[in-house]
Amino acid sequence: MSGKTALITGITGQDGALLAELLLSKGYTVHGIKRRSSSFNTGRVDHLYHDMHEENVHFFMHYGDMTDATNLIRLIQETQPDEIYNLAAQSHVQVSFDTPEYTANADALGTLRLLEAIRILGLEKTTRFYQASTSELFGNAPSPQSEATPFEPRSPYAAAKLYAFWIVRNYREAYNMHATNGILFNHEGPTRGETFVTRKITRAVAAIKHGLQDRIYLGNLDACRDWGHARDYVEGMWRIVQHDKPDDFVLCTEETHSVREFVELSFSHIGRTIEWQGTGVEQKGVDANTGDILVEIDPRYFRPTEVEYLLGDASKARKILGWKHTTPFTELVREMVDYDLKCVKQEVNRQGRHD
Ligand code: NDP
Ligand code: GDR
Repeated sequence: MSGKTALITGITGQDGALLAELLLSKGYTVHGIKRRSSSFNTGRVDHLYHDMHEENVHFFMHYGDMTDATNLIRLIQETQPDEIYNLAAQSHVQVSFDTPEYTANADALGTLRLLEAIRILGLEKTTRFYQASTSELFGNAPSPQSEATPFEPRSPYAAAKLYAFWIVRNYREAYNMHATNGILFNHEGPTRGETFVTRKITRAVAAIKHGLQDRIYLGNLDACRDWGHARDYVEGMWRIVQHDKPDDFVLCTEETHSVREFVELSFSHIGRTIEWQGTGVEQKGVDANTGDILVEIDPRYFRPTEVEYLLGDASKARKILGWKHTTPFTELVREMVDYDLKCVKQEVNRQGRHD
């Protein structure tokens, strides 16, 4: 067992919770930074939490925020981490068009604050740093996108993450820090945030199956993404940090699928076949047997600038880290739909008892 200490920002998010689970299973002590919120935001990590008064507690949560430098310095000083995983971010691309300044503050300057905290505390030689970089950096650059592909950010989110990517590289070169970027393509799973397209679709399919809603409204159905399973990607993050030479790595599946295909596959899992009728915003996804409209377009979900096609090349990570994804696309979709069917069923039963 490792006996190491890790500090994870964004612990309450999809990746933070899965990474915490992985590191605890490897014998780490894990400290996570969570934001204060008016309702509970720790649903993904509650199962990891033990009473602080018990013996052998290895999981700790601290209040903090990426916009608060003094808080970050104090937490790093108190926890003295061997490894910091910076996963906290305003991570929704469309929301970044509405909150560009906040997104830059949390995602770009937040990263700088952590790196500076390491320097101020004199931990450059002892603390390794991982940055959650993203395939959004590539924008509409030609595919397959690899570490050698020039970046073309197409949203305030991607522009903020571009700053973070380069400041991590700069601190690595300027101060000889073990600071790394994982350039991760989209990764999903049952605990994916509900407003990202995959989970939005699987939740809607489950609700339609149980008669709680009749259709789903979506934006660009033709966007293509290289979708993998988050479980595989947190393993990749850990491998990036363990590698002796600090470097930047792409993690992806090397397969791409459209939002349309994701919709079709999700519905087929509940026995419904989608037939597409019409074009543009008038397009509809109709049940081929019943004629029911199951999918409609709502232009509000179109982005001012869109990333149309992402398909990665993971050969560097495969060769140097021995990393590869293990979950086929069809299995990922099936797992997410099954999970949401279970959640909706539980909710229906619960409401039934209260009625
Ligand atoms: P989530 O949106 O699920 O989680 C983001 C986390 O960041 C949450 O814990 C959130 O807290 C926290 N957070 C947001 N703003 C702040 C802030 N100002 N201060 C402190 N914490 C904050 O993202 P994922 O888990 O999906 O992604 C993890 C990271 O990886 C993100 O940086 C994302 O941009 C990046 N990424 C994700 C990919 C993906 O496909 N999932 C692909 C490539 C990169 P709260 O729960 O309170 O909202
Ligand atoms: P993305 O994920 O922008 O790739 O960022 P998202 O699931 O939001 O969008 C994927 C594609 O689907 C299209 N789309 C819709 N998207 C949403 N959210 N809602 C809709 O109704 C809808 N209809 C169509 C989008 O236009 C887009 O093309 C995710 C985040 O996790 C980032 O933090 C991360 O960096 C990247 O993945 C890699």
